[in-house]
Amino acid sequence: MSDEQKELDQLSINTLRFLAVDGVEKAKAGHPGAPLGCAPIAYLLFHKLMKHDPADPKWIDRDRFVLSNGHASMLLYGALHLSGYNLPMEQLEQFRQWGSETPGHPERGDTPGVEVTTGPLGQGFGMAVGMAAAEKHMAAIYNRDGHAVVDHHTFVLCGDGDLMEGVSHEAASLAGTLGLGKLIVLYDDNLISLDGPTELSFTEDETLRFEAYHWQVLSVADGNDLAAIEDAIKAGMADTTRPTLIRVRTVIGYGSPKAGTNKVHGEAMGPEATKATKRNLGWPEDKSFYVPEEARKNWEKAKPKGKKLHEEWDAGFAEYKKAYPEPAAQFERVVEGRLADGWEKAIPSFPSGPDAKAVATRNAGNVVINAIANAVPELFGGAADISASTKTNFKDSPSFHVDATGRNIYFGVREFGMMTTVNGMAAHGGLIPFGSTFFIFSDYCRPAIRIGSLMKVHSLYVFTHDSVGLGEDGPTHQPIEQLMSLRAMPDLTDFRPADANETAACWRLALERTGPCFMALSRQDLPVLDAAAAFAGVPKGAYSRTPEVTKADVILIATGSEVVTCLKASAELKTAGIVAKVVSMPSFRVFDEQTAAYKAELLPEGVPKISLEAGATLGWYKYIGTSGVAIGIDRFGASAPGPIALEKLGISVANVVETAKKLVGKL
Ligand SMILES: Cc1ncc(C[n+]2csc(CCOP(=O)(O)OP(=O)(O)O)c2C)c(N)n1
Repeated sequence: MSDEQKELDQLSINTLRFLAVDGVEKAKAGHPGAPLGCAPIAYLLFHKLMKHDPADPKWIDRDRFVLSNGHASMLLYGALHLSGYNLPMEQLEQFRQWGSETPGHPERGDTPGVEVTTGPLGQGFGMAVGMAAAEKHMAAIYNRDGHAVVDHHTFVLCGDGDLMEGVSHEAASLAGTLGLGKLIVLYDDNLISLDGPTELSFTEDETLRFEAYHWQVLSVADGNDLAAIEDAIKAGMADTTRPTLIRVRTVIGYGSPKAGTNKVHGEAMGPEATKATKRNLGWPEDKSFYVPEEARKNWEKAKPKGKKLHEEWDAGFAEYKKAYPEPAAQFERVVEGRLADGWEKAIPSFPSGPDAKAVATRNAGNVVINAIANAVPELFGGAADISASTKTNFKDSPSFHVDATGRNIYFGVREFGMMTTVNGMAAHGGLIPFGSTFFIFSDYCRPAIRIGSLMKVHSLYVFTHDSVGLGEDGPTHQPIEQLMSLRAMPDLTDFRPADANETAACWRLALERTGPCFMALSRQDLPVLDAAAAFAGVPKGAYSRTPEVTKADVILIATGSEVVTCLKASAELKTAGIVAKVVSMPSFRVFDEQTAAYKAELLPEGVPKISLEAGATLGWYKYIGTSGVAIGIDRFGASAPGPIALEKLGISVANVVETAKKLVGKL
């Protein structure tokens, strides 16, 4: 390589370094250390190796880049700005300020080119595994001989913190098992984390660890050696059967007076140290947010290069479309995130009435998933080693592990890893992914559910065994506070259907909505209620199950398995001369979105209200008012057959009847 080219590379890398330093300095907050050490990696990826089109950050066949060490956000913002994404310099100058496109940590949706929200360490890594899995699955479904319309890599930059987090262990193990050959992780192996040297807390051999997961592991001894990093990345791309981890030995805070120490990890360096760093790296001390003309021109080569790559892909896709119109039309549809016309006709309904068989809502879910499988080919998912219990398997599809066209993912006992990869698949686009496990283990999934909700991606979190009604497994497995605590999460839609028909209606809504949803389904069989009422009522979030009641003495509001309990209580109350209206409320969020008039009509003021739900009562008062009574379970459960556990914990017809009588003053 010519000396001139080397100088230009160096200038371009230092431009990125100092945009990051100046951004942090101006905000007086942020993390300069990792950007100073990792700028060469980012330069190589964005400038030279990645297939991306800065003018169209949504191009479906772009390589994905995930900054798992999200605290290095200024590195990403700088690289996006310099490569020509629509992120002007004023935005870099507004780093971490209210309303800017450069939030403290990368946030999907805020910044063109930011793929996923990162910052909570380990999750970027996990989401990248999901993206690589999505790529592999879609390539298997859509590509034809000579037409590789899905063919891109997923690149990750991560740090020690990411690899310390348990979720990276889960996700890396899964990625190795799935043979995600197009996943390439660059590990900022700088021997420093927040508290100090990694020898304080992180001493295992990462090479052996990742080799044990069936990854290819490569090492680069000097994080400033562009040729060596490039060779390693190319070796990663050449190995198509295994994911690759590239350990890059960098120096945190490279060039700064505190280089190589944790002191440069996470705060603005201050004016003196900033000047010294600029001096050390031959940068003008008095300039900030400075982009030399040659560096600007060099970085911006990414634009025409990306345009050309994109045009080539467009031309290839046009050929593919001619040769294979059907998969091409489906591909375009799923990439747009549109459901197929008339897909909803595939949704089943279940017979109700006195002779109808009772159905557990988890089993109803299985019937629904399989009934819509052909109509919704983008639905893709699995369970954390309990598919026999969550009933989420597609009957006619192989395991994704064995055949990449397969729609069943065996996530293994890795709940957090599962949901973070689900988020990555949703963020990738072209699929509607789901993961499933027992509701109690939503706690293990929670950090991923939070990031999925923050990103507003279409991830579906399916939970079964939704109450103490699951029975003998006891309090370790009986959810109590999970429902209410997940309902507290912004932008997450809750579903707890009362029966098989509500389950079908909830699945319909979950697919039609574009954001994250969770579903809480029963282990135990539940009587099936009228289908028409469910399909009409569920889209309103709550509706009357006793339409014959026009003037109620008391309103009973319930979700899930407790709706039938309330219907029975209402029948008993009738014999005592009390008119009880029963409201089924499968979704708080969907109900909250309804008009004030509908809400007032369904839950009129002045009528005493009782809620019944086999879980924490916190949160019910906004519907029942302070004079209402919330019957629920505010203690841990207990081992016993399900019906006994419910009865002993007060989730019974008798308790509702007595409470209602007291409330209306007839006891
Ligand atoms: C789950 C989680 N825990 C803690 C933190 C706070 N935190 C941010 S960076 C960091 C240290 C990360 O060390 P490393 O990955 O080596 O980054 P470097 O110091 O090299 O920039 C910690 C603990 C976080 N962001 N996420």
